[in-house]
Amino acid sequence: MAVMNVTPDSFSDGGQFYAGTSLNLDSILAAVEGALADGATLIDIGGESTRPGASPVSQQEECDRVLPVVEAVAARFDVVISVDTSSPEVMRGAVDLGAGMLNDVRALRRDGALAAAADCGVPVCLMHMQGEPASMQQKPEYRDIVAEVKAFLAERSAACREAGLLDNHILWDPGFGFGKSLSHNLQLFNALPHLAETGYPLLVGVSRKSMLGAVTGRDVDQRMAASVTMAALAAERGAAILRVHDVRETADALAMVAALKKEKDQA
Ligand code: 7PM
Repeated sequence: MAVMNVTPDSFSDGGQFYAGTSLNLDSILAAVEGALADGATLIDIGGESTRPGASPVSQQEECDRVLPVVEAVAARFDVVISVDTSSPEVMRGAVDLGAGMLNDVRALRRDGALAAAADCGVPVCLMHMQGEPASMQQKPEYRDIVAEVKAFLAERSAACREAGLLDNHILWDPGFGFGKSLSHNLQLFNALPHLAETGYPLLVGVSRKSMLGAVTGRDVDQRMAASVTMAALAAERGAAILRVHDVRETADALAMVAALKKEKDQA
C-alpha cells in the first residue's frame, strides 16, 4: 500500500503535491503511476495530518483535499483506492467516487462513521490509537500493550458487525506510533504473529516513523533501510498489507520474503 498524503504539512513527505496552498493533481497522478510501476497494489489517500501534535482539519477542508484526488486517481488507474479518514462525509464521498477501502486511524469511533462505513460496503481497516493526534505522544500508558490493543480491536470489530459490516471486510492495524512509546511499539511488533492468529488481515504502517529514528538515530529522510527491514519482518510475522512510502524497495524485500516462503511450503 503506497502512502499518498494530500496534506500541505505531513511529517515525512510534507506538501510534496502542493504549490503553496494549492494542490497539484498532475503531480499526484504521476506519483500514483510511479507507485504502481514500482509494485503497489493499493493506494492510500489521506487529507488529515495525523502526525503527533497536528491540529484537526474540518470535514469540509478534508473533503476538498481528498475527493478530487480520489476522483482523478479512480478515473485514470485500475487500482484499489483506500481513503485514510475518520470523517463520515469523506467516507461516503470517496466511495461514491470509486474508493474501494476505508482506513480509519480512529477505528470508526467518530459520530456517524460506523453507519457511513456500513453503507459504503467496502473493507475497513480499524486502527488502534490511544488519545488524539494532538496529545497522543505526551504520556502513552498501558498495563499490557498487546492485550489492550487486541481487546480494543476486538471491541471495534464487534461494533462493526453490529452496524452491519461483513466480518470479512474487517482488517486490523496495531497503530504503530499512535499513542505509544518505543517499547510499546517494539512489543506490539513482536506480537504480530499473535495478532495474526485472530484471522483478521493485519495492516502494518511503520514506514519512516519515529520508532525507527529512535533506534537508528536517523532523521525522517534517512529511514529507508530501517523501514524496508521492518516491512520484511512484518510480512514474515504475518502482516497482510504494508503501508509504505518506499514502494520499489519494499516490493523487492517482499519478493524475497515470498520466495523464501514458497520454497519452504514446497519442502
Ligand atoms: C506518526 C504516526 C506520524 C503516523 C505519521 C503517521 C498509519 C495510517 C498513518 C498507520 C494506518 C504516516 C502517518 N499511519 N493508517 N495513517 N496505519 N492504517 O506515516 O500506521 O503517514 S499517518
